[in-house]
Amino acid sequence: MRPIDATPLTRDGNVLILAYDHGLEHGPVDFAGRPESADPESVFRAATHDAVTSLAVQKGVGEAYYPSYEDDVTLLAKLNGTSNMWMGEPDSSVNCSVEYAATQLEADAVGFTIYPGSNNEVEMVEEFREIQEEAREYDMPVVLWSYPRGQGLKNDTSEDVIAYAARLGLELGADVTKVKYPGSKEGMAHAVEMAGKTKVVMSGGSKRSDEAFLQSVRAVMDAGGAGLAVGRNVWQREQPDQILDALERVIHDGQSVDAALQ
Ligand code: FBP
Repeated sequence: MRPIDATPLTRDGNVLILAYDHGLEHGPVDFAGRPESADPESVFRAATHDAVTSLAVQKGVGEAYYPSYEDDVTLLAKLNGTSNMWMGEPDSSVNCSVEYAATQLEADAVGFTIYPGSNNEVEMVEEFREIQEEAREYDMPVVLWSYPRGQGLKNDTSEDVIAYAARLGLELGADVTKVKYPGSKEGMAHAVEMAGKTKVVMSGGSKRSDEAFLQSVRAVMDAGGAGLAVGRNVWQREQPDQILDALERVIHDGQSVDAALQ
């Protein structure tokens, strides 16, 4: 098994995944504020920025657009997803196999969502077992979107819940676990500690001001996190390159938010 730091998913140990699976997860509403973002081409172009260590997309987008970007973008194939039209208990359909991702999409890594706390948790974790073991055979890093969600969960971003979500990544064999921000640097530090050798990255969330967004990224890095998996806070902006420049300074160069914004 290749150490995660020896894969293109990281740059000097840090991670910046550009997430673009929203067309499936949220639908066209996410593209409304910046219509160009509906065109995957514009996001593939953004993903060629040096700060980005991989682009996460669903199978269909990967099939249609990745062939033109194979030399410039590291592809992370998201293997499951659910539309916002699904009204049942949180669940996510597997729509691509590891074998297909490796041999047909030419992906470098795979990603998978689980919703711990959902009544479908057992099946989702069993599906994750299959993809995690198969990914090991292909020597592909595995990124877990660990999003506690379900009837019994009242606050899915509390510090305890996020620490538990991060811990699940270690227990289940993820190389990187993506969690929501627990609201403070201390909360993130607890999650990072619980994740042991599994890297923890923050999920970007809905679009915020440059400063508020970068402050949360700085807090993640100061808490020992490995970086970010972000979608809307990059490609909903008019100039994705500008925020990627700032993210490069905070995540990869260790700079302050003020320095990054200048
Ligand atoms: P954002 O940075 O835009 O929040 O994207 C991160 C992400 O995990 C996406 O990969 C995914 O589509 C989305 O958030 C799911 O968010 P939620 O399930 O909370 O609606």
